[in-house]
Amino acid sequence: MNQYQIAKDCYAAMDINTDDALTALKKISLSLHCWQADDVGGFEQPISGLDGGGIQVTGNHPGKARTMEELRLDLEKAYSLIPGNHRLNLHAIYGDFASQKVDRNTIGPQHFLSWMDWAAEQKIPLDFNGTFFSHPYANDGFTLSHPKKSIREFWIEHGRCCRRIAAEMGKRQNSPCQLNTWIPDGSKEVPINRLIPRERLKNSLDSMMEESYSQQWMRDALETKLFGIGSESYVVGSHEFYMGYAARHDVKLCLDMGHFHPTESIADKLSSLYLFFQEILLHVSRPVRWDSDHVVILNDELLDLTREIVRCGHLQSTHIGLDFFDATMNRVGAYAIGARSVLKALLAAFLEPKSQLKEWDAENNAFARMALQEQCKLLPLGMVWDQFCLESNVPTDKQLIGEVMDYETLVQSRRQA
Ligand code: RNT
Ligand code: ZN
Repeated sequence: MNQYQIAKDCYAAMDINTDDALTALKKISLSLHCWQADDVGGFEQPISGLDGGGIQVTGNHPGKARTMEELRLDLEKAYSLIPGNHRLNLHAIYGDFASQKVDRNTIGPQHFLSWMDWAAEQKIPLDFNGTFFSHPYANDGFTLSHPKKSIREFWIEHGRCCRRIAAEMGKRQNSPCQLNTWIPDGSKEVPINRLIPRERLKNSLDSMMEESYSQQWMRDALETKLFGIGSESYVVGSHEFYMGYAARHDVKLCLDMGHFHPTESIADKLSSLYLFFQEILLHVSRPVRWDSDHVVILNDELLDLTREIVRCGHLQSTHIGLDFFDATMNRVGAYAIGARSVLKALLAAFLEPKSQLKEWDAENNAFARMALQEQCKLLPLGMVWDQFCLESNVPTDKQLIGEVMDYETLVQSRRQA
């Protein structure tokens, strides 16, 4: 008997249908972040590199993508290692600027045409992000909430440009482009006035989002944060700030798994948010003691998250984006591990004995509910996962290491630093 049949029987004995789980998993579309391939570098002239943005990439593994062609090649390789059909999340600094200096307040859809063509060819819908960091006007730690009006206006204009670009992408690809806005604004030291910058941010967002676009083209999301490097004492765009703003303006919240207290459960927040928001955007990341953006692995936090989405029945209204950047290892391999881990966690969520668990839950039988979940932990999830990889024509976990190492030898290691 083949491995999948064995697994299928094990699950069937618990009233779980593995074929249905695989069908559900095939429909999942994750949004892969373009910035793992080059350590959030982008293609502005001169190349800005990550600085002054409250975030940090560590490591110097050779082979990072240096040009748009290399980045696309790496992405294509990454997609070939990830089962299913997925999206790409671009940052504004990744435009095709053709060696021209184009400042952030003048970018337009024309700078993303080659991306749109590439994406259409690859059948990969695009999502988008404004880049409010790695820029001289962000160096003192404030952008949309900056005390200087001219600097606020510069960033408001950048935000407007990004919304225009996102709308154009969505229109062309026939799938709404998710536009996420994250700003680094905050301070390392304790400020006296916490209110005024938040008031300025509120007003800036109002101006930035004045223009309304069809929901079929683009949808706004606002990303909350608790602290960052250099903004340990105060972050203007806190969770409470954006919860209030997003609820009132009927836009999406973006929850990044690294943007909360280390023991705070993001999974627990979802059921509350689903009651008040049409949609949620997630940045699946892995904080290690701080917002360190480690590569996502199949751990309890991730499993809690995917189980919660599935248990709530809110897969449709939850956009799952990835957000990590690790330069200490093969960057394409990092994409594969991160995305595959999220898919595995979703598979585990689909393979729960839902009706029995719900029954014990309703009866408040805490022991039986716990015992059944413990039993599930030892079911042959890996065999079902292998089947998914086989059916999707991508390497199994066992084959993955060799695939990535070959790519490193043949392609990435030939790139000069
Ligand atoms: C930063 C946010 C944000 C960035 C990207 C590059 O803390 O998580 O999403 O990681 O915009
Ligand atoms: Zn994020």
